Amino acid sequence: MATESAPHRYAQRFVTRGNVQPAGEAFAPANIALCKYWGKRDRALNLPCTDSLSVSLGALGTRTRVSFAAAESYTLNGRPVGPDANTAQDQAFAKRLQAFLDLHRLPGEHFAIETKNTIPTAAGLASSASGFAALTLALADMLDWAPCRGALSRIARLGSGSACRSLWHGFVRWRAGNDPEGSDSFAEPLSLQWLALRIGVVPISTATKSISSRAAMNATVDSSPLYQGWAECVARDMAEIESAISARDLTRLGCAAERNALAMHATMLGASTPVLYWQPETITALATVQQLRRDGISVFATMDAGPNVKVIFEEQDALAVAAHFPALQQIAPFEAIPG
Ligand code: 2P0
Repeated sequence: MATESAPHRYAQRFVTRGNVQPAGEAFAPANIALCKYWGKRDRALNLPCTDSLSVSLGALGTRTRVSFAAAESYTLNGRPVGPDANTAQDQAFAKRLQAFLDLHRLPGEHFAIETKNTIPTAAGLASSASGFAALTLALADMLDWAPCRGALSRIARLGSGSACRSLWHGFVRWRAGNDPEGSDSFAEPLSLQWLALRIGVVPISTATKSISSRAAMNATVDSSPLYQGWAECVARDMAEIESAISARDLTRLGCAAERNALAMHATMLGASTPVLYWQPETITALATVQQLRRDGISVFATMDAGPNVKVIFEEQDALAVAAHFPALQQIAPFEAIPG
């Protein structure tokens, strides 16, 4: 049931219902941050401390259908997930989903949600970003919200911060903003194409993380002295990444993205209970990336809150990179974009 929480008041400010339909459907791509979102200035509204910038993952993402129903239901790849789910992870996700839907339902309304991820589980990619983005777009379709995408980005952000970047394909920048209520904290696409750019996913582990990215982020802000340097890292890396994208300069982009990811992991290592997501294979993959660079192959690494490594390179080096990472899944973010 809707409550008068800060996120609820916030959601009501940005969208109003139009000509409501029985159902709505949408797809949203997953995204990988080149400059990371790590730390919130408001945890209820998912307002970040710093800007971030991502690239979408083409056809890898989430397709969601939402409809009105007599009772609430949620299926993920055909599997029912509810508050009484078997795993703590599913239970936590079901709670987050309910809280998000409570922002949008009228008294007595229930939603049936069917979600399909096109992100292979083995890829170890987060699906909450594309999940909440697809749900926002599907609700917008059903409830005939007709605001600009900026308003939808603010709504998706309430589900998961990084979801606000998943409403578009290509490069997307999320400005942190200053408003305590977050009216200026939403994402926008960069109108830049980079056809030759490739993202490769190096699967390391699909095991459930010892600590969620949300909890790790909060622990870092609360207890890591190293977090004090993070805003400075982001300011430096954002400027370099934006300039490198404009120039289609992979070396500058890759160097800045790689150091940004490593700096993010450094901040969490400084938490009072240190957060270490890396596995031995993570280090091996990073060493391979460095060796490839010494061998003249232009390839760079980034990592999110987990052990998996993503590599950034261009089409002409795809065979050389794949030769060193046999399980590599390659994505061409600017090609074969689904409609
Ligand atoms: C990012 N991550 O920029 C960063 C890099 C993980 C590492 O956004 O609490 O699931 O839902 O706002 O969006 C993952 O955090 O966190 C994330 P919430 P979210 O992609």
